[in-house]
Amino acid sequence: MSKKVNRRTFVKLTGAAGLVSATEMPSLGGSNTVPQGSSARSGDALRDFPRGFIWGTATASYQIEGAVKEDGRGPSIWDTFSHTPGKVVNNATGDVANDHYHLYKTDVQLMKALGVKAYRFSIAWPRVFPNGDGPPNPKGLDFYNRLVDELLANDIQPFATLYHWDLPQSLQDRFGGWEGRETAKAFADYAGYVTARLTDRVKHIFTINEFGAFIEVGYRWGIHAPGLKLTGLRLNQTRHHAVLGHGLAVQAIRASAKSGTRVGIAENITIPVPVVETPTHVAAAESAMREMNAQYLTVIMEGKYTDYYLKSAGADAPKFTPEELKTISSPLDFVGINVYTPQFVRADASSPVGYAQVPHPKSFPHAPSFWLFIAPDALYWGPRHVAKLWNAKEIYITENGCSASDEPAADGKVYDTDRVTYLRSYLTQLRRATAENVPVRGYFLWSLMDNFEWADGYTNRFGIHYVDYATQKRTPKLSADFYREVIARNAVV
Ligand code: PNW
Repeated sequence: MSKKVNRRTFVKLTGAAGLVSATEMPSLGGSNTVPQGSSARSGDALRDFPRGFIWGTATASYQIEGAVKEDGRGPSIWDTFSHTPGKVVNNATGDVANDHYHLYKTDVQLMKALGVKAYRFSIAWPRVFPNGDGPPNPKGLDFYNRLVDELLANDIQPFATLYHWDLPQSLQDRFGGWEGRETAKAFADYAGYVTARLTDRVKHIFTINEFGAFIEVGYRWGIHAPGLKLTGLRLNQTRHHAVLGHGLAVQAIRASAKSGTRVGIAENITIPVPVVETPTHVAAAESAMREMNAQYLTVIMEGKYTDYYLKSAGADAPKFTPEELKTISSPLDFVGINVYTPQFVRADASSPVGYAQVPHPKSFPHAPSFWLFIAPDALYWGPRHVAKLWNAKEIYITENGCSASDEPAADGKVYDTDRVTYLRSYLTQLRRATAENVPVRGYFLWSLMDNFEWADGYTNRFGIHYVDYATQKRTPKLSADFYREVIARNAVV
């Protein structure tokens, strides 16, 4: 890592007398020599990130790998779901996706060219255990061994997620997937197996990605795999088994990890943003943070379900034991949060929890993904709540990014100025958090490249590299140029 250079030294280095104007900036596209901590724009001090900040990108197995039948991989609920007509836009599947299974070396070079220090990927459970439990398939894990070695050879730290939604179909068939406690147990066994074999090289492990998405969207709304519409006790028990699976996995990871392994979670918390930043609304947002995440991150951090959640659920409250709550709240080394969109709240003295939700007005701007309302301050309030409410000492932004229409221009380049504006605005708010000593240690941009966007198929692109699926050609978008500059300067540009 290059030495921190302050404004004066930088000015000296560049030979400019005084403020360096934007026109004197090195051109986009290759500035790894630019000193860290120097955005070279007015107000630089407000743009620098802490030294050693970890800039990364993120992806997930089913969204990029393809090769769904190769080397003994078993079917997952996403294979079944995407092959069910009418479930995914244009009936798209992840059968080939970005063919990353074969092109991983190319993709590592994309990251190297960006200058990222870390890569968050996920491991496909059905590659490692084709039936979810039972005999392992060593050839499946070999792929991740190759990937990890390639990353390390290129000075990129691997951050591995164990579950990013591709549940082995067999567990769905036999136990109802996360409806069954057996799945939580099988997950822990799989977690222990992988940990024992990768943590000589992989030092950061995430158990589960986004309870708030795969349970709610998959088991409640039926929009994602497995396409169920559970309600009442069945839904609450499924949520409980998912957090239990996380807790059992944390224990299994601790039991089989090589020393120096750190374990955490990647959750898309609901992020309450105070409508106006006054102490009353801020207090309301803090109360909302606990309640709106009661079934997931709150019980993980506090070891109990909130009184309000249990009372509101009444007879539908999940059945649990004190020992399970202890397992669920097994201490974590870090907390990862995926940050996209806000939930505005205001103080409301008439509510038992002190807040009311404020719905988005019709005119509120959003990305092509209907749920992605754009509010950069979500990237301030998300980590701030986690640090303040639960005293988290190490936080990662495990995903942040946006979909865009991304049409290539005549010169073949995608000038995604909307995504650049989104990222710049969100990162400015993240910088506000780090300046207040909220302990955010790293940021993983979603996503390295366009990929299979679940029920939206290939229609909503989130990448900073454009993927031509007919040729598998990857082309850096303007946002990739932007991100390269952010990383090189360790500052918002
Ligand atoms: C996350 N919502 O998904 C996932 O972790 C990624 O796999 C995904 O590609 C990315 O964000 C972009 O969608 C979400 O409806 C899906 O609020 C849906 C929602 C949130 C996150």
